[in-house]
This record gives sequence, structure tokens and C-alpha cells, in this order.
Amino acid sequence: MLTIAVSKGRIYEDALPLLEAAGIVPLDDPKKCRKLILDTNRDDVRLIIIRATDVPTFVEHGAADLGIAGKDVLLEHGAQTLYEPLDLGIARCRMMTATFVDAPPMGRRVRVATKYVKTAKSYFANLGIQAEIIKLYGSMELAPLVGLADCIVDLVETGNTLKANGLEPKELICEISSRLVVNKASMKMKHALIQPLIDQFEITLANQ
Ligand code: PRT
Ligand code: MG
Repeated sequence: MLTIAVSKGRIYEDALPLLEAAGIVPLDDPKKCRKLILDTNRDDVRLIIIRATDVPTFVEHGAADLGIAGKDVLLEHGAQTLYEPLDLGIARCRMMTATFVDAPPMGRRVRVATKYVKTAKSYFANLGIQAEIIKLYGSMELAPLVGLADCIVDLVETGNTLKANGLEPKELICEISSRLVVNKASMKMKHALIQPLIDQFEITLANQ
């Protein structure tokens, strides 16, 4: 049995066509049912539906053989224990710094609010900027508005969320897309099941 970990929402929506092209069709829609384990048309493949940030954890521990996770999540998890054989090119966005429109240029010290503590730390350290990182779990845009931080580090897709709050994107930290990750033991033990799947994803991506 192959278990594939996917998060509900944009990753699931974007992953569905890729899975279908590889001959895997879930029998339920996670938007319409509350099941956390989805059977598929294949007796030997099931999906588990989990939070995006939990995907590397399930795969690392072998609770899932494969997973699909954003590079943002993988960078924070520090997932050196996982294989990352493919960039699936889905759920694309950019990791950016952002602050007020018309904010003064950044000094040598900065207070940064973010959910992406590791990524933010290493970004500012590389620039030689002393950053005090304030960990938040959501609504980062609020931090500069109420004086909690000078800027934020967050994902930006259309820029509408920033704009609606009087903020604008400043510096690009990195481009983000979702990656296929594989448990290392599974890659050895279930190679005959996993490798054809990787090959099929690759073919689909190459023909896009
Ligand atoms: O939402 P939940 O708390 O359940 O978990 P999650 O936010 O981790 O999951 P989800 O489904 O929202 O995101 C899963 C993955 O999608 C992320 O890990 C990213 O790799 C990827 N992704 C792609 C995005 C975005 N685009 C994105 N725009 N994740 C989040 N956003 C958010 C962003 O944080 C900001 O709040 O959307 C807002 C900005 O969007 P724009 O279009 O207004 O710029
Ligand atoms: Mg979200």
C-alpha cells in the first residue's frame, strides 16, 4: 500500500490533475466529506488529508510514503531526512519581505513578524542585518500596522492581501512551488511502486 500525504485547499486542487494523469483518482472529494483517509481507484494507493505544515512530518516518520508540500514548508521543517525528487510547479507564489507603502529604507536592525522563522533568520543574516524575529501563526499583515514589527516575511501570490492592508512587497526571498517528497525507507522498500509514479509525474510535467 502506498500512502500519499496532501493538504486540503490549493495544493490538493493543483495536485489532482497530476495524480489523475498518473492513474490515481480519489473516490471522495475532501471539500465535501470530512474523511481524512481517501481511497482511490487503485487498491494499493490511498491519500491522507492533513495540514500543509504537517506533510513533512508524516513523510519523515513513514506514516506517509510520499507527500506534496510547499517549498516554504520544507525550508521551515528543515527536511534533510526526505527525498525531494520533483518540483511539481504547482501552488506557486513568492516568499517576500513586505511593509508599508512609503516605509523608510531598512536600517541595520529590524523587527520582523513571520510564520517563517528559519527562512527569515537566514535571509537577514545573509544580508548582515540584525533581525529580531517575532513568530506569528497568521494575519502577519497586521504586525507593521500596529507597531509590532517593521516588516513581515510572507507568501505573496497576487499581492491583494498586502494591498488591502496598505502594505507592499519589497524584496524577493525565494520563488515557491510545491515539491514531491518521499520517505527514504519507502523509496528503497517500495521502489517498484514509487518509481513509476515519479516517472509519470515527470512525463506529465514535461508535456505541460
Ligand atoms: O490555510 P491553512 O492554515 O490550513 O494552512 P496553509 O496556509 O499552510 O495551507 P494553504 O493551503 O493555504 O497553503 C498551502 C501552500 O500553498 C503553502 O505552503 C504555499 O506553498 C502555497 N501557496 C501558494 C500559498 C499561497 N500561494 C498564498 N498566496 N500559501 C499561502 N498563501 C497566502 C499568503 O500566506 C497570504 O496570506 O495567501 C495570501 C497572499 O495571497 P495574495 O494572492 O493576496 O498575494
Ligand atoms: Mg492558508
